[in-house]
Amino acid sequence: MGYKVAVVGATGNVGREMLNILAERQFPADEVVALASRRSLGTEVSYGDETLTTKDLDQFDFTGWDIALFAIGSDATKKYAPKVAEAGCIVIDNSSLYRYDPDVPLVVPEVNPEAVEGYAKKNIIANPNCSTAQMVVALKPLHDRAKIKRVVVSTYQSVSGSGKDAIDELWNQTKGVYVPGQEVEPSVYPKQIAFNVIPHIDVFLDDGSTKEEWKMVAETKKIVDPSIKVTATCVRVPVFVGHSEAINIETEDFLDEDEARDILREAPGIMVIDKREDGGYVTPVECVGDFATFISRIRQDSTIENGLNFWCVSDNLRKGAALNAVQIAETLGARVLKKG
Ligand code: 11C
Repeated sequence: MGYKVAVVGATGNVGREMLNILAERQFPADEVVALASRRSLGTEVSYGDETLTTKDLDQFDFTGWDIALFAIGSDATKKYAPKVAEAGCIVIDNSSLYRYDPDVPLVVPEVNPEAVEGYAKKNIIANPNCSTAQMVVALKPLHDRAKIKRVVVSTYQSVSGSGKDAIDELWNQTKGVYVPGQEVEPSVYPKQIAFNVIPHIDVFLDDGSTKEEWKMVAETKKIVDPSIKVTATCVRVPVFVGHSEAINIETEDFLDEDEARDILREAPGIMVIDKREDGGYVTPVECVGDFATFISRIRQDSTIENGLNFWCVSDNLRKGAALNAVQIAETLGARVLKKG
């Protein structure tokens, strides 16, 4: 017997990817239901070769359902997740609502799979922010070998991280630059995103950092090791899908760049493409639709005793959201539920 799985927010970018990935990875589901708000009711979404018609989240009875993959915002999650969890269905939530709750595990299966076992306090497991997920997959094996003391990361984040309207804004604004009279004013973003970069993601905090930067700090500590210091600068770039990160690490023990490359080659979820020649690295357009987190440009940082630099690229809708959520479901299945 397999699982009964609900995808909540099935018409959004992440919800659709969840359905794709459940099918692609042949998740052992006996039944999959696509749920959405009343506004999107009846919309058809693909699940492998099948077409599912979305049902009303408000009316749905979760009794007897095993897992709900949530891809709705924090406000809606606050309304629905406790009810679903109370009905006995385990919520795997992609919003930031529960990530920092000590009673809710925050899981990246390549890094802290054992944490899923702590799901029962609230019947909820949290999925990290996309920029954190891909980074910690790379940090973990290096930390295990040489103990990372400090991380300095600069991100280059695609507009799909802000949802469908942002994708439209980049597309229409880009076209509008060339067509007199069809210029598109910024609406999702505070400044023009076409042919530009914006050093601002999520709200500003009192110390001058942004919430996105804070998330990378807090989530890395919760998932990998609270002793790791992280400082981040998060930047939106005119790319549709795929987040990139320039990462600098300082380690306690010396780690040679060749050994780091070998460690990353062997690490789960990582693909190293690192040739020191034109094009010998991965860019965001090449990672779209892939499961891996790609690492390139691994090199010593000679300005400190024990330092390394590298480049990290991943599909933010997949490893950064839907794929990680499905991997959590798989891990939960293997370690706890043991059905299928
Ligand atoms: C972005 N990382 O690229 C954000 C999107 O906390 O789940 C995901 C926000 C979150 O804008």
